[in-house]
Amino acid sequence: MNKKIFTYLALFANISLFCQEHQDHKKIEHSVVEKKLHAKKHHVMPRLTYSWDNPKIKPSAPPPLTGKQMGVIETIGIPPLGYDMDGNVKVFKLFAQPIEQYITDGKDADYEKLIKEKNKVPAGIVHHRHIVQKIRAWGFNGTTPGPTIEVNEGDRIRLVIKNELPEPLSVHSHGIELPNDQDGEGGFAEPVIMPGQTRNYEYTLYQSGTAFYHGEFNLMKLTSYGLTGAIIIHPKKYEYKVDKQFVITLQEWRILPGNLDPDLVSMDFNWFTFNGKSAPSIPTITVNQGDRVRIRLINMSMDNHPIHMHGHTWWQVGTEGGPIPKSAQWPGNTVDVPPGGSRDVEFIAWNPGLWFFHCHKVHHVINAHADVPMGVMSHGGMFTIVNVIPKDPNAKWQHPKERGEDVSSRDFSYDKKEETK
Ligand SMILES: [Cu+2]
Repeated sequence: MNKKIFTYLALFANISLFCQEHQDHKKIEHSVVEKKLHAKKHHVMPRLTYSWDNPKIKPSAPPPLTGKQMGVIETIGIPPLGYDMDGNVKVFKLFAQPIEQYITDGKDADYEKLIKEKNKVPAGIVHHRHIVQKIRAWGFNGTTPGPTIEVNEGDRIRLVIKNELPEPLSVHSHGIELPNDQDGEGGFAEPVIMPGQTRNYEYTLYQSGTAFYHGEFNLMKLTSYGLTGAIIIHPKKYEYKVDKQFVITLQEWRILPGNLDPDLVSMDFNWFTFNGKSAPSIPTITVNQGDRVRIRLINMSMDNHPIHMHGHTWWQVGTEGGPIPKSAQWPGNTVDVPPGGSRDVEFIAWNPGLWFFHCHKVHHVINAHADVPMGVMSHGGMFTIVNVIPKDPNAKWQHPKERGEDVSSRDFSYDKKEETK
């Protein structure tokens, strides 16, 4: 083609493209003006669809937590959820609401009083021990994570979900085998729950284990904002009698200094929580020497968390798929919990004292990353203490092997032999 003609053609094409763009731009401008006029006429401020709460919905008081409760599981820092019976159905009420919650409240850790005076770090050495951080999040019944639903294998349950958020919602029962339209696949296998609406999910539990519920329709936003909680299904029969059981949900947050709102699109997390609290505000896990203890860990974050405990060997006895058969259970003291997974560990608390229990990704045991290079900081993030209260505080420390007991055996029971099968 003649070079000159080609240049003219290209120039002409450019001019018409420019004219077209200019026209489109004018159209867009016009529609914005129209919307503004419309808003003015009806005295409604134009608002973003991204918002924390819904000005048209006044969040109700959370439903009472004092109904019937099994009370076996302790979800440290989170109140238990009661249920009502409707025939043979256990009914649990969950209100999805905008909330404000302290991750750290600036107070001393509750284990502070257990530390011997001579072991305490001199005043002035450690800074930022009492940092305060609040978040604006979305939770169930006033907290993130929401309350734990505690039920038995074979139960039929109903979750009454009220949506008091500014956005559509569906709630997924994670790890449970149930009918498609009860699973929480909003917009696919079921309609979404619109703001202000309530819907029931109902199903029978044919499994046991550590499951959980979480917001599903806009999965990233709903869960990153905190919409989750545990569903603990006790098996028809435990392998061993368990004395104490705890649930810990792992979450992580990106909160810029001076902010309350989690940044949902960054993965550079700087706050790490057990049940919605960072150290030093995570409650102590308190057990008695000789107790068989089960800790159920749920990971609702985007990273894996290798959770580690001092002074004891535990057995991995369950995953999000339910109990692990005895022949396949693993000994260990660090368990890696994957995103979207749960891990149950069980141990005999034979060793008295204050034992660290924390994530072993060391960036996850500090608060607000930016502070660290500036000085000495005590533990933050995913860190707490397992306090094993001795039977006899004056007894000399002795490893059970010296008494001929096999600590490495899954059947090890300290001095509670008569209670195991
Ligand atoms: Cu971690």
